[in-house]
Amino acid sequence: MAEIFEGLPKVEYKGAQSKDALAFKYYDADKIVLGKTMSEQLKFAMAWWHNLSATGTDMFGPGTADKRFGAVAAGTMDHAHAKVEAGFEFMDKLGLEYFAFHDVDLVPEAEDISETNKRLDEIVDHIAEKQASSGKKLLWGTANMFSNPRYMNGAGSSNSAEVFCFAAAQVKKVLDITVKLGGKGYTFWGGREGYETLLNTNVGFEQENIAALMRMAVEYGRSIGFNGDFYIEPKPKEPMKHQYDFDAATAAGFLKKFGLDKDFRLNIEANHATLAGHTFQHDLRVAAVEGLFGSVDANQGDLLLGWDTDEFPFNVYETTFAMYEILKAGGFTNGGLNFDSKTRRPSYTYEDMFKSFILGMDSFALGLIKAAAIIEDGRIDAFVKDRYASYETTEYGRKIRNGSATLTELAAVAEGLGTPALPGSGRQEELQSIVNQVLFG
Ligand code: XLS
Ligand code: CA
Ligand code: CA
Repeated sequence: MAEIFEGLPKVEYKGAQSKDALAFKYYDADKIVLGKTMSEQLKFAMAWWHNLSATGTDMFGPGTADKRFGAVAAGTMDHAHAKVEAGFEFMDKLGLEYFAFHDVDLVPEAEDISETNKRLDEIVDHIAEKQASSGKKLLWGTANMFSNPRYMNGAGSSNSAEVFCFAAAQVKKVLDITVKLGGKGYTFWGGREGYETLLNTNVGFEQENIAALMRMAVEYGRSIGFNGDFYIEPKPKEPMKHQYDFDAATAAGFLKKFGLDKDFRLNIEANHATLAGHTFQHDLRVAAVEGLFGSVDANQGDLLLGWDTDEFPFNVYETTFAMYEILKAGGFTNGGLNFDSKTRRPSYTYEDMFKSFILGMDSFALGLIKAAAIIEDGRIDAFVKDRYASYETTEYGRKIRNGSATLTELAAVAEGLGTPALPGSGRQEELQSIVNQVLFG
C-alpha cells in the first residue's frame, strides 16, 4: 500500500527548544516519570471517528477536509479499507499505541444489520492483520446507538422494544469484535439515553431498561472471554436536552443502584465534565473517590460556547490537574487517554492532523511532568493532610472517623470547648502560587 501521509515524517521528540512544528517538544515516549515511561503513563489513543471519518461538517456547511485517503468515493468499503491503512500509518508516525472506534466508524452501515455485520467482519480482519504487524492495540470499542434515525428516542431507553433489539444486536457484535481485536474496554456513551420532555417520558422505566441492556452486555461479554472494563461515559446533554448519565456522580449512583459497579468504570471526557458545570478535574476526582476511575476522553471545550467542541487539549493547567488526579488514582490499568478531539474546521490538511496530535500529546506530556512535580514537591499533599489533622490528634476526631461517636458525646465536647476556634485558613492563594511556581519555575 502506498504511503498516504506522504512527506509527513515520523514525529520525534526534539525537546522544548525545538522550533520544528512536526516534532514533540515534551512527549518523550521512553522517558521515565514516576517509575513508568511516558507512553505507559499516558497510553494515548486515536479516535477513529474524529481522526479518520470526520471532515469538518457542521450544521452550517459541509466538510472541508478530504479524508478519502486515496479511495475513489467516501462511504464505500474501499474507503473503509483506506481508513484502516491511513489509521495505522498515522498511529505509526505519531507513536500512538492505541485506537478506539464505533462500529459505524469502521464501515458504512447497510440497510440490513446482517449485511453491516458482514462488512464489519471484512474490515476487522484487515485491522487484525495490521495489529499483528504493528503491535497497535484497541483501547475500547463501542456501538454507535445515536446516529441512525431508529435511535431518535434512545437505544436502551427507547420506547420501542424493537429498537432495543437492534441496540442489543449492535452491542453483541461490537463485543465480539472487541474480543477478537484484544480490546480491554467497551464504552457506553448514552448519547440519546435521556429525554426531550418529561411529558412523554417514563424515566424510571427507561433507566431500568438501560441497566438491563448493560447487564446483558456484561453477561455476554464475560461469556465470550471479555476480561476488560465496561465504561459509562457521562455527558449531561447534547444531543438530548437531558442525558441520564449526567456526570460522574450521577453515573456512579446509577451503577451502584443497579449492581453494575463491579464490571463498570467511568470514562471521563473533559468537555463533558465542563458541559455539566464541573471542571474536568472534578469529574476525575469523583470517579476516583467512587472507586470507578477507568479511562479518559482527552479534549477540551470552550467555556464561551455552550456545546461539545471537542478541541485538542491545549490548556496546561487543565492537563496538569487531570494528570494529578489520574496519578493519584493509581494511573491507568485498562484505560488510557483517548483523543476524542477534532481539528478545527479551517484546519483541513493532513499536516493539521499531525499538528493537532502533537499539540494534544505535548499538552498531556507537560501535564504529566508538572503533575509529577507537584506530587514530588509535596507541599500541597502535606497541606491537605494537615488540614484534617484534628481527626487524628483528638479522641473525638478519631471516634468520628471510626464511626463510634454519638451526638450526645460530641455535644458534651462542644460545650467543653467554649468559643469554637476557626477551622484554619484554606490557604488557596498560597497553593495556587505553588502550582504556578511548579509550572513556570
Ligand atoms: C460524544 C461522545 C462520543 C463517545 C463515544 O459526545 O464523546 O464520541 O465518546 O460514543
Ligand atoms: Ca467521548
Ligand atoms: Ca465530546
